[in-house]
Amino acid sequence: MLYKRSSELFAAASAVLPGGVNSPVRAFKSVGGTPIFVKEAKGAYLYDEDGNRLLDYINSWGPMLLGHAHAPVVEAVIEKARLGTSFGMPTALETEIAALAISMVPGIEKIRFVNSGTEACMSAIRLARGFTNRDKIIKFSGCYHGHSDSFLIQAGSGAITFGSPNSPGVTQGTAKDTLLARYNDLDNVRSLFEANKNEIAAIIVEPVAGNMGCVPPQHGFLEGLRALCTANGALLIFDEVMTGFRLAKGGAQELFNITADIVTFGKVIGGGLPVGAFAARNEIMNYLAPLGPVYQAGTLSGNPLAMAAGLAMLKEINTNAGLFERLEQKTAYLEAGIRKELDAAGIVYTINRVGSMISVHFDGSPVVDFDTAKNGDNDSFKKFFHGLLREGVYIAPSAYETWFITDALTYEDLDFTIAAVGKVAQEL
Ligand code: HOZ
Repeated sequence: MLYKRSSELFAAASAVLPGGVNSPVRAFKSVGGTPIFVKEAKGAYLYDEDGNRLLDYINSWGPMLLGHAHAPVVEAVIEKARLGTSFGMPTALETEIAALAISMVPGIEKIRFVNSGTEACMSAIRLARGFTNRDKIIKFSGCYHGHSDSFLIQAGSGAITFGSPNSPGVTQGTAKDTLLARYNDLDNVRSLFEANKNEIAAIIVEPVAGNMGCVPPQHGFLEGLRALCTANGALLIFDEVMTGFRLAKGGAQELFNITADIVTFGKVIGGGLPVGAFAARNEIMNYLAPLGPVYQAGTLSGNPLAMAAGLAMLKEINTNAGLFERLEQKTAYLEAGIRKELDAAGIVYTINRVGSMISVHFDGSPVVDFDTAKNGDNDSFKKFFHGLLREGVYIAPSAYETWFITDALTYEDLDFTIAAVGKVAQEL
């Protein structure tokens, strides 16, 4: 495949955008080469500026659960755009999507829409702090909750990909209120509660971690977090930016049958437009301005185009019979195929998967937390990435990201991908 036009576009972009991109992980720095510039996408495929067609396993980092340019979503946006693109005033649409989201997700009674997952998580911890009148939060190493200051401490995703899990610019004052724990280690969390009695406002966790590759919660981990929060008067925040409306209609809460106190959303809830949200029971949400003292606002929050896309997406998910079973079956089929090919080539690897989130780690030991995720062999990952790209399969350009499977993938597409893995595995 040729990337002449992408290279030219990247050179032009690099003159006016830092690193040529608007989000670091897009820049290909950890895998080398030139980022691919997308022209359009449809269903399971990306079409780049050089005329190449790629099977897409990133799907905009999660939102395109039903495939790119999904007709009901596109039509809803076009129809709304004709009526005006932003008002900074309430619309009936916001109530409609709120009511639908609340009906799909366990344990939430009110929802506030924002513009990104970063904003949702940032606002959720402010609300938790205001509600509990406590300052400290617990986050897990390798989890990523967007790029606001409190979370850029041992952060996963692009932050670890580019070697700055603790970003300069985050003040000591902010960092001291973020306590770090090891994912899947309840004793570690317990000892933080003991050492910080009545000071911890909340635990924030990705119920299935997706920013150090995919790392599933071990049996009892989420239940243990729930119990520790309840026992210590802290709130449990599930960051469901990736898992929300993806692992089940009700997200990880439904899948694992655990009710968090606050849930954050992004990605799927916007159907590919910039939407985030946070939600909780009334007692907590009524603490938010204008009802309560915790301030949070936004000119573009609840934007009509974004709400139209999100509503069309949620309606589809809500009425699409067998969607989550199909996603599970397709991803399980892909996992089995990849395992077969990597085994045949004698590659040492670990595959983690929950539903339609999956990642391949080039290390033979179980990947259960940030330290074990970091053991992966990045040279093998680079070869794997570029090999798949050559074969027409696009995975995230970082070993610390999850693949997101779309229902638009056919079994033919999956067989094509498995065959590509087979070819590439011979070269690792
Ligand atoms: N893992 C990130 C989203 N949760 C990747 C997207 C980005 O940083 O651009």
